[in-house]
Amino acid sequence: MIELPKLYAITDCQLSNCTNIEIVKMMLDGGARIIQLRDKEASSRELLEQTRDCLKLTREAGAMLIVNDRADIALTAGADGVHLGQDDMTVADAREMLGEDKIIGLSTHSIDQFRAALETSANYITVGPVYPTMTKENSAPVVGLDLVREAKGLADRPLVAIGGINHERAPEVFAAGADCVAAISALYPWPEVLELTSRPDITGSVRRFIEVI
Ligand code: TZP
Ligand code: MG
Repeated sequence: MIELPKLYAITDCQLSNCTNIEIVKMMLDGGARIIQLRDKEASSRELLEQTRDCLKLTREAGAMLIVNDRADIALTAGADGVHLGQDDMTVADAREMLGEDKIIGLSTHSIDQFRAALETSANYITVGPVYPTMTKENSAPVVGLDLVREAKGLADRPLVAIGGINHERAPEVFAAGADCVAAISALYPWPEVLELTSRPDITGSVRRFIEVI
């Protein structure tokens, strides 16, 4: 069974005006030890190149790099794993492609999806959105802490909570049973702050988040 750090940091170029490489570097400097490369805009070629570049940084830091959605990119770049949504390639197909040693994460948005995820070889399972989120377009309805509690009761592998989690909410999410919290917007400055700064302090937000949790 894999062990996850308490914070699962996710990149978002749109929220930061920075490249994925810059974001990953700042997240590592802030102490993140599992990072998901999430970029819905990049072409396949760009994403592959960026994954390779980010991997140099994460390997040096002893951190894990997970590619969102794309098992093919994870395989070609030699990333540590892939994170799959309900509409992506199945865990079984991704496992066949990546082999036993790679990490596969799976998103779930209901207890039925969570039960089904337990039947797969996913190494960790996320539940969410726990709170309202502006980050994911067309996100599933808010599941609240109740789903975290219910999922914890069934879980036989790391449970990751996602969606609207910041350092203030994280304690109650852990109390509900999450082993790890995944965050996007809480790690980036607010848009009005971003307008005033050329270099957002992602290192600082990641560090503060980790200190609190
Ligand atoms: N999956 C469920 S909610 C979400 C994803 C990718 C977005 C989480 O972003 P934030 O900014 O931490 O709410
Ligand atoms: Mg996805």
